[in-house]
Amino acid sequence: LDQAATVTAFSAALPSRVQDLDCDDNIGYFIKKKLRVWCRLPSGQWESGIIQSTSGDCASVLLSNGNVVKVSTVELFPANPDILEGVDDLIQLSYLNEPSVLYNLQCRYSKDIIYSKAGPVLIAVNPFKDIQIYGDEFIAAYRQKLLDTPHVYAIADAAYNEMMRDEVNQSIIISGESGAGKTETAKIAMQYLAALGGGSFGIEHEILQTNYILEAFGNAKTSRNDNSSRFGKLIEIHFSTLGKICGAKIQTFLLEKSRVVQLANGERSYHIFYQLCAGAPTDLKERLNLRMASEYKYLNQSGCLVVDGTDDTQKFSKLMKALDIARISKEDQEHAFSMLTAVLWLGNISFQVIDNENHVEVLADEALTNAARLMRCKSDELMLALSTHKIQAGKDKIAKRLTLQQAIDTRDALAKFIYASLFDWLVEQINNSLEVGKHRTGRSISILDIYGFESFQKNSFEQMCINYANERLQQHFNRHLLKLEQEDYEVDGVDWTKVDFEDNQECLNLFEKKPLGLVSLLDEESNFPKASDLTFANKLKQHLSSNPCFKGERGSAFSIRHYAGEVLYDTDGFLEKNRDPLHCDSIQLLSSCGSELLQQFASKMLKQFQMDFHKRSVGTKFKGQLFKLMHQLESTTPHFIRCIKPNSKQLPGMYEMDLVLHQLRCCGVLEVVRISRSGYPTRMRHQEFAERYGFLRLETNVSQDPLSISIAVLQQFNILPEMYQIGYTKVYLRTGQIGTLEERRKQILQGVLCVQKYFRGYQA
Ligand code: AOV
Ligand code: MG
Repeated sequence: LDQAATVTAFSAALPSRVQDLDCDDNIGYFIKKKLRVWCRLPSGQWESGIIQSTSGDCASVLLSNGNVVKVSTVELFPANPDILEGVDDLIQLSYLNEPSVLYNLQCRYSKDIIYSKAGPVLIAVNPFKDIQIYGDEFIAAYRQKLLDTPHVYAIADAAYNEMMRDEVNQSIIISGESGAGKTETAKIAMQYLAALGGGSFGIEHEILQTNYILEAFGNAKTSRNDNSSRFGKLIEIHFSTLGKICGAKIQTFLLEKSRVVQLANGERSYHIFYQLCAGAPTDLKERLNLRMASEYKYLNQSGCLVVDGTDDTQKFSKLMKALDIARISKEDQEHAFSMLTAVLWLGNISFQVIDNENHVEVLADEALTNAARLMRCKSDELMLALSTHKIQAGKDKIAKRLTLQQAIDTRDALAKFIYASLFDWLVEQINNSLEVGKHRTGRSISILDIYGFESFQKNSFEQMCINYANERLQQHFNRHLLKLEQEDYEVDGVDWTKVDFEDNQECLNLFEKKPLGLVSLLDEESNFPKASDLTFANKLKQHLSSNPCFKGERGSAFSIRHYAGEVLYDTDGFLEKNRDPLHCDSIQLLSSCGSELLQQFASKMLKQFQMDFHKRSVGTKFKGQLFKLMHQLESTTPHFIRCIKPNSKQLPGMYEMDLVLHQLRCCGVLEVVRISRSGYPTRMRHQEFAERYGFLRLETNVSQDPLSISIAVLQQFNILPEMYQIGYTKVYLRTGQIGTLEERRKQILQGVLCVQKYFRGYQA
């Protein structure tokens, strides 16, 4: 305890930056007093120990494992006293250095306490196993405040309460890299809100079931995550004045289309394909002419057909139930399955080279007949659309044969278009079913779950889009927790030592600047008929090399320094993916198909053409979507959850220090803690403060302006000067201070009530 007291007294004078703290004075004090320290060993690992002796810049430290090591004092960091081991909120740590934070989280993680707070942010470390902290009992406990330890439920509860109290839309923004646990966390938050806002429609049940459908069609196994989201999702849950759920709306962002036709080794396409192949009842299989997954080229190319520990057959029957609950008719379900099977058969269509210019014709086999039958068009028509393009020659149109590569691209483009359209159509159906009556604004909670930051061995256009989205999100986080917070202090004249943070504006500029940003340059090059992926790479090197986040690499490659790490991209395929072409002949074919869904997809596409006059590129469309999303989020009160991936093997009980540290470093969590702990979380306008607490003053014959009243209240309650600051417009209080005042206010008000009651009784 003695030690704890020294430490606490000492920490009052702590500099706010870890860098400052890591060196000189403090550690000097530690060395002199021989207090417990964290010691960075040559291996990079941290061990705790006690300093035995020092000479010059060198210290010999007795480690907890009994060994004695000699290290430079710059490798020593103050350790927190034992009573602070595994605290709930990192702001409670007396010493906020990297080893202390890492150790604190590890200590909790080893006891299956996966949630911690970092000031206002919830940190969730992925357990990779089931932990018994969810379900009705826990929901009730958090609702009734019987439990107040960090939890997704507590965040959802706070969002709900703030929404009801302030009538302001709320958002729960979940971030973290691929496999960190965002999607699971989003579901846990939805579960809480559904339990809380359950109404008479049963809509809350329906909302939860939508996850099932979206994951089947939009998630896939990648090398990072067996259930990786390949699209972004914002679900907006609307509440009535009574706080009951009255509707919901799902927005999705850029589905990774390329996965439908092309897979990296060991990865899978969308779950739904395997579920359908494994789980479709025999009669359905016969109607669709559906085979096993291993017989389809789109699925068997990666050498991976199953995911350990998942049963696709069982998942399919759950999916069917979810589709029923989302009120998608049996007929529509069958249409959807037909489209999926058509996509699979399209992938099996092959071509035969017929001349020495590499021109092809379609092989008339069962793949062709099955695809045509499911699309409800003639085999000949499909054949023609896949092997020729009609071009205008004078007054007439003539058919020109395609080369092998062109034919393959045309086939794949058609398959991708059908799949992506089917996904959008499903989301539309779900939204129609979730829409209950007109909503009022001011009573909604949006949960954002996008694809996390990715860095694979080979990174392409898809990773660039995903990582760009994560940059945008990181900026939103920075803006709310680091920038606005500090600006408020500065503007209001509060004495404040600024905490620096890694601003990612440069990286966003790299993407967004016009005309010399990645997205614009990509569009320019995509519109230029002679351009290639290599000329694009050269263009980037020519125009972007002055940006510190950009690095030209050999050949057609380039690197971007993202907030979460450097990623090497290969421009191979960028132009084509950005253009995402669908030939007029293919659209015509779809419009003439007997399948109503395909007709709908085609006419929607044509409508978009007419609206935009030309087809917008994928990059530009995505940028627009992200801007809209950010705009939407700006009008909400944000609640942030940071998911952390403790190891890259998706295994329980494994905590890789380096990996965790890297994630904490790059996402700004330490900075948030520094700001929160030296900050003043309670802020009230002078007027408001004076009105609420002014009557508590004993002396009333002083000046009556709000500022003087506020100061008088603070002094009367002996709030220590370091516990508050008076800004030009507001009173700023440190954590816990408002509680004292509120308590006193409550007591006095209750006293007044008693007296009133007494007098009323007396009069009667
Ligand atoms: P992500 O959404 O962040 O990745 P997920 O939410 O899909 O990550 O989590 C990956 C896996 O971790 C899940 O499939 C679960 O097995 C496990 N997991 C995560 N959170 C929990 C939890 N609270 N309890 C138990 N297991 C959990 V990506 O979508 O790849 O960016 O694109
Ligand atoms: Mg996910």
